[in-house]
Amino acid sequence: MFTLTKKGFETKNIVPYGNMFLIGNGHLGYRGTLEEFKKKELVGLNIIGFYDQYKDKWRESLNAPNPFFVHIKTKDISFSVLDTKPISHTQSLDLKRAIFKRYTEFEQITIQSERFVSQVEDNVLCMKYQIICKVDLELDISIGLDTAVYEINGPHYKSKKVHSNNKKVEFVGITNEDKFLHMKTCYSFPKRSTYINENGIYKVALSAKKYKIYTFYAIAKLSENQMLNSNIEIAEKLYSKYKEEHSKAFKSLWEYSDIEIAGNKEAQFNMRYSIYHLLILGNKNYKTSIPARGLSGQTYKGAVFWDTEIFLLPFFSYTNPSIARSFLEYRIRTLTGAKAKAKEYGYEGAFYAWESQETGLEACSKYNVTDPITNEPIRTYFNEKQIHLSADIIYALEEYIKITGDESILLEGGLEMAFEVAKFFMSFAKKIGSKFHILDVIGPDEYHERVDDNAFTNYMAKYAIEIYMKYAKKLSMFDCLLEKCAHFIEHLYLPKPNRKKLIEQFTGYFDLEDATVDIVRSRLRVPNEYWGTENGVAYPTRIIKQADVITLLCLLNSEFDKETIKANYNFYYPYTEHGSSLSASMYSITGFQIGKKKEAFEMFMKSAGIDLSTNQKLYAGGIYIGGTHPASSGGAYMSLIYGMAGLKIIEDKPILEPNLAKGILSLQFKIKIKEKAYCIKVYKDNSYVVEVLK
Ligand code: IFM
Repeated sequence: MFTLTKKGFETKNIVPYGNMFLIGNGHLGYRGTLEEFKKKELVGLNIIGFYDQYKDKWRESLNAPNPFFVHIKTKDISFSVLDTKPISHTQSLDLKRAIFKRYTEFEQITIQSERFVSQVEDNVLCMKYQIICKVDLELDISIGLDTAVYEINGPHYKSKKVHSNNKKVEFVGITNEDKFLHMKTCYSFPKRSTYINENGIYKVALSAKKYKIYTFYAIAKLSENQMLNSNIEIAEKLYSKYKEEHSKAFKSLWEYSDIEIAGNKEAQFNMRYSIYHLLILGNKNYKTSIPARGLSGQTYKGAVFWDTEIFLLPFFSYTNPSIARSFLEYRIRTLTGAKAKAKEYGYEGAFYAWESQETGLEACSKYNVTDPITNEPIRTYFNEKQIHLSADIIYALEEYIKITGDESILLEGGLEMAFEVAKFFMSFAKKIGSKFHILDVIGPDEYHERVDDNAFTNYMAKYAIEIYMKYAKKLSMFDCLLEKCAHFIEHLYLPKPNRKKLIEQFTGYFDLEDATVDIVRSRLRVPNEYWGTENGVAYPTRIIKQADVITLLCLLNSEFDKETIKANYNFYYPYTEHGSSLSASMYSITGFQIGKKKEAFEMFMKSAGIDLSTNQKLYAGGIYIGGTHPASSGGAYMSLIYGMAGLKIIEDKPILEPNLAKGILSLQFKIKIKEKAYCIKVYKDNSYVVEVLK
């Protein structure tokens, strides 16, 4: 139950498998491609939080050269799955140890390899590659550093220098922003092979004997903006040491992270696969936040969205709080950028970047999608109008404190951040009559741009200000703003449930065309046309991209009664296209809470299984948006603990209201609340046991 295995090779799976078999350590991500692949197959070694911009193209995270390139040939045959059909091919991912493996049998030769990105040393990755021939063969082997890097908005290196000596390759790349990447790699070849070097790639000649195993090793180390001074030793010796340390460290992460699900093997596997994807995102030394596509590449510019605070933070707060803290520290560090953005748009306080890079400045462009027919860029307003993110960050701060009890973060910038966010919302709102209104925004449903009084935004803004007030009072700080805050939240317009208990997503939403998702889809000119903006097919209708009011009811659950939650779930469910991977988990959590267990379970499976699918949405308009979906993995975790197990923290203790789905016999997981560790078991009859761990 801890191994993902896929058999067979099909060209159409190259890109999805690149995501599915991703390995990483929160600092580096290496895509699940094969050694003989090149940039055309989207080989990628992505560096998190390290960005570059080429001319006026989108600024995005950097991909490093590929240290694990290997291609084996004879005079007549290329042993690449791209050129020669293998007899059999298997790829696997050991989820417990975060090790990628491949096994490919050709008529004359069998190739096996394994690789990992070290969990112990942030900047190290290792590979072992073996061949066995079925007949004696004269082999020409290329192995080394492939400096032809796959990039979406590159070229990012204005200079690339490669120096090779004695099975070692050194690379120094200077980026357009004058930053540099230093990489050292070291290879070991089988005895009796001869080799010459061609610009980072060793050409090895080997007279291979029938049934003899030949092994190659490669170790790579990289460093951003600092030269590596240590040398790497012979790859073979280091490999076992690194592998042992890495496997042990990664395995230990599962101790508090695993969720055991009895009664449904697929649910168990999907959940563990999601947990694996969460675990490879965390890094205790490399302090940054997590981009929306995780470690899988440059999609969405490697930028950080609300995905991290709302969908990833709960998992890390319960299982590895120091990593959750680093997400908040990142927002504290980037407060200057958020203040600069507020100023630029004429507001006070902190207006966080919708797509945030290392300094917090906005990376989201004015044209985020293109028309797939004309290729014309389409104007979107995500950066200017998706203001809820600033409130989401304060929501996350409070969740983190509730779960971990760590209030020290408040005096280390957390309270100041909340203060600036409160100022921002108060300066953004307009007073009309006696009420403050939040006008011209985009809520989580991105298909309807520039709407007034989006329920999610207004309630979250109020909540963020309340959190600021609570801690400002507690710590007797910044009280000059308290009176203004109290007046503001008292007069802030909040769309209330109507007679049918429905909360209108934004002013005028109920007047939109009452269409179905299928009808709206049938109006698309081409399948990958963008549904949103005022010319999009969804815009004049009630069809929404993702959970919006339902996300509100999910996050601020205790502020609404069950009847309201039920009515809104039933109303919005059929209108939701789930065009975002952030949607399903919100419906799943809410569905479990109101007894819609079948749908809730389906939504959980959708959320947990998203990166196991080879049939993903790869384009929004004409823009490539492929990659892994960390928010969906984090959402799946939330859907089990908050939805199925019904976890709530009351008076610092875990209290459960279980709603186990049909067929699930039990759920078991460990969490930490305020430094106390618990093991929770929930059974089919909805009884449960909470054990305090030593
Ligand atoms: O943050 C999300 C947004 O809610 C929907 N579009 C994709 C973004 C990144 O995942």
